[in-house]
Amino acid sequence: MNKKTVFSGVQPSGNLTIGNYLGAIKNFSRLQDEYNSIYSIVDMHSITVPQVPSELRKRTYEVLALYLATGLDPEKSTIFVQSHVSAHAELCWVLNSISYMGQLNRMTQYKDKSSKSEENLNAALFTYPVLMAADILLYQTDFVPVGEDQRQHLELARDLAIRFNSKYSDTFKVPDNLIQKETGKIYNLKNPELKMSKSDPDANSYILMLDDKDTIVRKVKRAVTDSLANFNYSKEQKGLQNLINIYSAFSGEDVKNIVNKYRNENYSVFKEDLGILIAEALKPIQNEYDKLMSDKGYLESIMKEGAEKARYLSYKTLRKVYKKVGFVQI
Ligand code: ATP
Ligand code: LTN
Repeated sequence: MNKKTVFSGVQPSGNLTIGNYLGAIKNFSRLQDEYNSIYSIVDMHSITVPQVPSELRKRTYEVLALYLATGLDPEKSTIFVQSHVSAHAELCWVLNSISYMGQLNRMTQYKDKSSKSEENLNAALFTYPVLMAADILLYQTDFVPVGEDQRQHLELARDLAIRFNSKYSDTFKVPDNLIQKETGKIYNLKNPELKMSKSDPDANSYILMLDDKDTIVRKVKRAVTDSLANFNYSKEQKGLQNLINIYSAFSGEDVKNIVNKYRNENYSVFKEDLGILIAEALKPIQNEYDKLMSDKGYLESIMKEGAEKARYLSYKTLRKVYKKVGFVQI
């Protein structure tokens, strides 16, 4: 009864990478026994950049299937699609009224994305972090497991909670992040200065959760490392460091052991092993995913059940908010 609450969301835009997996999704199932866990597929966030409607719909099923294939259990966790619960848009509107334009203007994700698509600068891209704050605050969330790139958005969610609480009296819990030290940021295989991103135009820069074995092995082989010929875990060898972190996350071995094991080997031996390791770790998830995707009816029943649970929880908070800001209750 006294369990703390965890909330997180993943957008159904693009295919998920091992960055999404190691930075966020892999932790979701680990947390579901200890916490009251709520995981959303945040389709309303996805339309802040142009989407093909039929693709968005398909990807929503895909992310749900991946959630389940990685071990999320609908009996233990609340799993739902954001657009099925209108409280998210409603709280977003109220939070917009206490959000400062200046602060939203400083969000690095907004700056990055808006600089890439100047033709289609829409207001939703700007208020994206406010919707994310609404997602989190509706459930009185204690912890938010996300990748490093979401740290600034989480800070905003905390600021908005504190601002609302001091303006209208205590209403929201102020959430903390749960960012993994080693896997909170998995880097681009072709340029280890950048984060691995599913929206990168070069498919060799990322590994998808649904890539087959040959593709994975090939991509790891081609990953950029260095010419020092010294197998070491150091900031000066960012490409290699990233691959060692990935190896450690998939095998459960600690970094020291890995470095000892490959110290006297060529990078190519390590890369070959890493490719196979990733492929073998993803295989059972991919098999389960295929099974789930062939049963849309089952996936829809999970969505319905999750939406009901999420509606119940979120409206408890939304009702309080409406009362505090002065909306008439009937
Ligand atoms: P992208 O920029 O790759 O298109 P995204 O970060 O915008 O993806 P989501 O798919 O919603 O959007 O991200 C889901 C989760 O995965 C978030 O918690 C995010 O922080 C995490 N994540 C994304 N990329 C990485 C990465 N390279 N390393 C670690 N975590 C990541
Ligand atoms: N912005 C996040 C996705 C997201 C999210 C959330 C994560 C939307 N709402 C609430 C955690 C909690 C991203 O990864 N791009």
